[in-house]
Amino acid sequence: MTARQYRNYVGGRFVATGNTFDDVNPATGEVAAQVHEADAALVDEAVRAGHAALAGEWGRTTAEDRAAVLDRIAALIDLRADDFIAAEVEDTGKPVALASSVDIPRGAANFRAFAGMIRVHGGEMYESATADGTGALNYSIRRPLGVVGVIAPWNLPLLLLTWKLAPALACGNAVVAKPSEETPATATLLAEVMDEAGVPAGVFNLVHGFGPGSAGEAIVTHPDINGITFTGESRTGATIMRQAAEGVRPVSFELGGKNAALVFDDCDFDKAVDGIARASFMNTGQVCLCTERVYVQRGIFDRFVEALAGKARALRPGDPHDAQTTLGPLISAVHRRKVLSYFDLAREEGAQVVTGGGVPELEGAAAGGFFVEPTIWTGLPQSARCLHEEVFGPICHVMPFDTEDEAVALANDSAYGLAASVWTGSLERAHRVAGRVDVGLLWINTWYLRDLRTPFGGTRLSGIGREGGRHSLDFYSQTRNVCIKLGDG
Ligand code: NAD
Ligand code: 6OD
Repeated sequence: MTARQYRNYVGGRFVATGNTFDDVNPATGEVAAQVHEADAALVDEAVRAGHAALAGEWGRTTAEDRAAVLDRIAALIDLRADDFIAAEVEDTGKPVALASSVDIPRGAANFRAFAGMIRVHGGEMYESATADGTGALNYSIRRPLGVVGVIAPWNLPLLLLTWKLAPALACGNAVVAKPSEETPATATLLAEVMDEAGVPAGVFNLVHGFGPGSAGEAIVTHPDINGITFTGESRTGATIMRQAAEGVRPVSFELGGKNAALVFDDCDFDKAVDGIARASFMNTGQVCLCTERVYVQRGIFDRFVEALAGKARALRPGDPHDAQTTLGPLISAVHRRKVLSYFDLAREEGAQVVTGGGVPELEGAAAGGFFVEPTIWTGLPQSARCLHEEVFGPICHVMPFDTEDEAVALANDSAYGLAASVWTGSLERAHRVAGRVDVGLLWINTWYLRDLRTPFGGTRLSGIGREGGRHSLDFYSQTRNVCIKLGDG
């Protein structure tokens, strides 16, 4: 057994269980830690601790009290940034440069942003007319949902967990949170931070484990969980939705994508190539917003494919601690088998492999890691499975188009509707296309540029609801309307 142990955090105590599983470092394939799996009884204890906290001092906090707690949590993440970066890199294999510029600062930023938002977002107020002429006042107040189940994936572990935790706590809820079984480390560090920040016992509960038959299912099926917020695969979302129907619990789902980029011949060519290289290969393609379908106007198609292939070939897989490394591994051996199966399927479906398509030969510890080559395909028909199923790896397919109408139709030919990007020098075209592509998030001449106040989420298979800014506050609150009949005066 390795020395490091990741325990659950329930009712303000770190809890070991008799049942542990391996936490594997995907950059080496070696076991990094042991994780203590929570069973249904421990999840039940966490839910009861949450309700006890709501009945106690946490339930009496003001928005300003909670904003101050969130600011303290953010400051402590900053203070321990090196520990968080090391933990995230060990769990995901992502380059240190990425974890230290994106994942960990965004973890702190999520708490700061929602501290700011809960300070300023009040309710609605209306002066209403009445038949007797005296009038009435209507105003709304926010109350927490109760104990919220927060279930997170492995691709941006701290970023996506805190994206949901921060508004849930800002609104006065207690939470039972479960990180992915693949990435338990930063969530466990966060429990230490919650403790240090003075978050009362039972407000933040952390349970480790898997989905079906484990901690995930125990959270979702617990009758006293009052809302469920989930980020992960669309299929998992459908399963959770069926279970949440029992008791009519509200759900917020951020699910998968098969995102398109539309590149018009009037774009800034170099910016478009750089942007799409980032959109396809960042985090080894393991971001729900990543571009797997690139549609390029015919006149610039060949030049574009060659330039994008140059960017892919320049990526350096390897040790995440090496400053030269720009591409991490996939998260697990299982996920690599899935991605490699799409490499085979693409060839069967008639793809030309412009670059990549295999496993890189690496030396030293990285030889045991779950790396694949960044891969670009061309030549698939629009009906190919590889253009409709989410691969979630460093891949994209590039296809030519002739007209704007055709480009929009190709982008919309998907069961998913998470994100798209449009690359053009024409303002008119940018707005026209933005109005026609059926997605929740659309970037023009950029990709994954975030403002945490904006609505975030997808259409169709990509999710239910929007989070971000007041949309998060609305999901994590019950809004109560109060109506006062005014007297004669
Ligand atoms: P996943 O659905 O396999 O797992 C996500 C989480 O759900 C994990 O914590 C897992 O243990 C848990 N889980 C699995 N089955 C469960 C069940 N039956 N009941 C309760 N919990 C269960 O997803 P993943 O492989 O961790 O993440 C990759 C997927 O997430 C991709 O499809 C990606 O597009 C999607 N994703 C979407 C967004 C977004 O914002 N739209 C963000 C990140 C990832
Ligand atoms: O940046 C965010 O707020 C967010 N929810 C990103 C999701 C990325 C998906 O992998």
